[in-house]
Amino acid sequence: MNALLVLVSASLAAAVVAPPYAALNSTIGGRLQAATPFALPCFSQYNNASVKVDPTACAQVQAGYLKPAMRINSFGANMNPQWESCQATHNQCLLNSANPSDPTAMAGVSCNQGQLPQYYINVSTAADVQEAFTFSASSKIPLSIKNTGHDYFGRTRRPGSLGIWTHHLDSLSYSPNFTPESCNGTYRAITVGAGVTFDQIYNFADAHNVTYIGGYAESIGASGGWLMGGGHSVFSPVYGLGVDRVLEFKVVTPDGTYRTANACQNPDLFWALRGGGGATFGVVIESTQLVEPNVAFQVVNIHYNPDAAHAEEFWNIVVNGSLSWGQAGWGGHINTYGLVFVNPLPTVSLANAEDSFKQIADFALANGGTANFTTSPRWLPFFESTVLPKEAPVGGLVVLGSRLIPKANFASADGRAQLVQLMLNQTATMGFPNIPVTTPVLFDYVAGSTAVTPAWRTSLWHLVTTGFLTYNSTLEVNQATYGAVHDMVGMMRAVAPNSGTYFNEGEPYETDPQEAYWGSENYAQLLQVKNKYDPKGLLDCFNCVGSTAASSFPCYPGFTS
Ligand SMILES: Cc1cc2nc3c(=O)[nH]c(=O)nc-3n(C[C@H](O)[C@H](O)[C@H](O)COP(=O)(O)OP(=O)(O)OC[C@H]3O[C@@H](n4cnc5c(N)ncnc54)[C@H](O)[C@@H]3O)c2cc1C
Ligand SMILES: *[C@@H]1O[C@H](CO)[C@@H](O)[C@H](O)[C@H]1NC(C)=O
Ligand SMILES: *[C@@H]1O[C@H](CO)[C@@H](O)[C@H](O)[C@H]1NC(C)=O
Ligand SMILES: *[C@@H]1O[C@H](CO)[C@@H](O)[C@H](O)[C@H]1NC(C)=O
Ligand SMILES: *[C@@H]1O[C@H](CO)[C@@H](O)[C@H](O)[C@H]1NC(C)=O
Ligand SMILES: *[C@@H]1O[C@H](CO)[C@@H](O)[C@H](O)[C@H]1NC(C)=O
Ligand SMILES: *[C@@H]1O[C@H](CO)[C@@H](O)[C@H](O)[C@H]1NC(C)=O
Ligand SMILES: *[C@@H]1O[C@H](CO)[C@@H](O)[C@H](O)[C@H]1NC(C)=O
Ligand SMILES: *[C@@H]1O[C@H](CO)[C@@H](O)[C@H](O)[C@H]1NC(C)=O
Ligand SMILES: CC(=O)N[C@H]1CO[C@H](CO)[C@@H](O)[C@@H]1O
Repeated sequence: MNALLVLVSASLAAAVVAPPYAALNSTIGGRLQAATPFALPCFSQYNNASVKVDPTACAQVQAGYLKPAMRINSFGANMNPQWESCQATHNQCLLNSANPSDPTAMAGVSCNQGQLPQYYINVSTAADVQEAFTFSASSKIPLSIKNTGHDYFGRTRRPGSLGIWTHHLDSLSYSPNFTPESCNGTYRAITVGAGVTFDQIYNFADAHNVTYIGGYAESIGASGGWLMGGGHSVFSPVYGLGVDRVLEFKVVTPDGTYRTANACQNPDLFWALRGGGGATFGVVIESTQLVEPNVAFQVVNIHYNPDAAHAEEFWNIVVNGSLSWGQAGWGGHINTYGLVFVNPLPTVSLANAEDSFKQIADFALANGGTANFTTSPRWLPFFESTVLPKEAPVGGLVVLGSRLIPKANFASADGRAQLVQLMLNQTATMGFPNIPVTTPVLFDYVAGSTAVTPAWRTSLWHLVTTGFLTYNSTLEVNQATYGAVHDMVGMMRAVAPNSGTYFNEGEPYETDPQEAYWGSENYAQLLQVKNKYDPKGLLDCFNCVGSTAASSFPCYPGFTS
């Protein structure tokens, strides 16, 4: 009797797949998948109906809750889990990030779908994406694109959408003499599928004795949001941003055409993909990017105890040193873990490093810190020993806001004094700042070649502020946290009014997104490209080029300030 009921309800559940999805499923050979929340195995209710807890799978989810390697393999997971939730209504399926075993988060609680799409395609070819666009055009069901789920605005999700998951596009190849299709000239380059992550590329590049210029984290995708939004690296001061180094995209545009975009084919689309942002102009299937011959580089690694009594002295030294470090080719990060800078220029020696950073090293040593100067023969060992232990955490509910701080702010005593006050204020109100020093200071930029805000080209710091939510903080508290980040960004804007913001690491409630992320000239051009390649508006995401009203995104919680 019970077995029969189970059978009946199982066949009912299968029959519940709405007609457009059933047709799509047969078109793609039965590979349509139902999307379930990452933490579902820990819950005894799913969308208010009883389900069985799976203790083994739950233990794995709990053990991997704060690890990128676990989250990246689940379509249901984002790196910042508040975006798994429909924050406006608290419809969600979250564990307690401070203690993933905390029973309070699970017992008697229903695991709900949140912002997660109902179904997704685990993309294996461009044809899968073409089917998704055909499906969306005829059914009017919206689409969402997920690669690794790092996006800080949750733009990989839309409730009720069909998900396009690019994570398993994992091809990797190296060519010492790549020629973009229909172009002339050869380049040392790698071609990577849209799902390939930095840790895979760093290992691959090392094996080919070349250096890939990528981000400061293991599991970000190299061809998705990182690349299309700008893509900064600690080597960007010398070698440019990701958008400066990409030679070609293979992309399915919303009309269903599989296109090559490079300097010689679809150059307008190529330009837009170089900074216009992910999920806007099409679904990228692969990209080809420049690599450098293997470079040895100098490393400065300083730890300090930034206590309040020494904070002003600390920031005076850092702000005062920053312009000369940037002009000498140093890139790095200044954050709660310390100060790590690298320099790949052959003209910069270890002795130069010790000399340039002497003041801050002396400060650290005088205050119970450490200072190390080394030469790294290759990127991979540095990445494994120094970056991985300090990479930005995932699995917590992080809210980001940021502003690019121009070189000009560092050039005068008044400007520096103002920045020191901003750092002290930020530390007191939001916690220790996070400063990727990753702007392309020395890179020889061809004006107009990319769509990122021109502020990248004149700035020195990418100054980030951070707020934190918890799995059960109330809507009011969450709105206040988004508001506190918004207010802090407002203070940054007051110090740098004519600058801009990194599209991937801005705040969701940026006052003027078009101006901040692209600048008004780029924006007008981007909108034309958007309308040309996506005239039906099949792709839409929050604060993206051509995005519709905020009311299309009812899960975003809003802010109070
Ligand atoms: C822990 C952490 C560390 C970070 N460190 C850095 C860093 O060092 N440098 C840096 O520049 N940034 C960094 N970022 C920001 C990161 O670059 C962005 O979150 C970026 O959007 C991630 O891209 P993704 O494709 O991996 O992620 P996703 O979240 O999967 O996608 C991001 C956006 O791109 C879209 N998209 C993804 N794939 C495709 C595709 N194939 N075609 C079309 N659209 C697509 C998605 O729809 C979404 O809108 C970091 C973020 C985190 C969480
Ligand atoms: C798609 O079809 C296959 C094969 O018929 C089936 O096993 C699968 O459950 C279907 N997917 C969904 C989401 O119903
Ligand atoms: C589950 O119940 C909550 C609270 O009553 C409701 O908001 C939500 O829509 C329900 N979900 C489903 C899938 O029925
Ligand atoms: C997705 O497809 C790839 C093959 O392209 C396969 O290896 C992987 O197991 C699939 N993952 C899921 C969750 O279906
Ligand atoms: C490539 O080189 C040929 C021969 O020099 C030239 O005619 C052609 O215009 C070049 N094409 C491009 C895209 O530069
Ligand atoms: C790796 O590349 C560097 C720089 O081009 C070169 O000097 C070195 O000989 C190469 N090593 C190997 C093992 O090929
Ligand atoms: C600022 O830095 C310069 C070197 O760039 C140094 O000579 C000077 O003493 C520093 N000033 C302060 C106040 O630290
Ligand atoms: C930070 O700056 C704001 C705005 O100027 C001010 O109201 C606040 O008191 C400052 N806080 C600290 C801790 O400096
Ligand atoms: C959130 O849950 C924790 C236990 O998991 C509890 O201590 C705390 O009081 C809860 N906070 C709110 C706002 O409900
Ligand atoms: C890893 C490493 O080399 N650490 C050294 C850094 O510098 C301090 C002194 O400043 C040494 O004590 C550490 O051993």
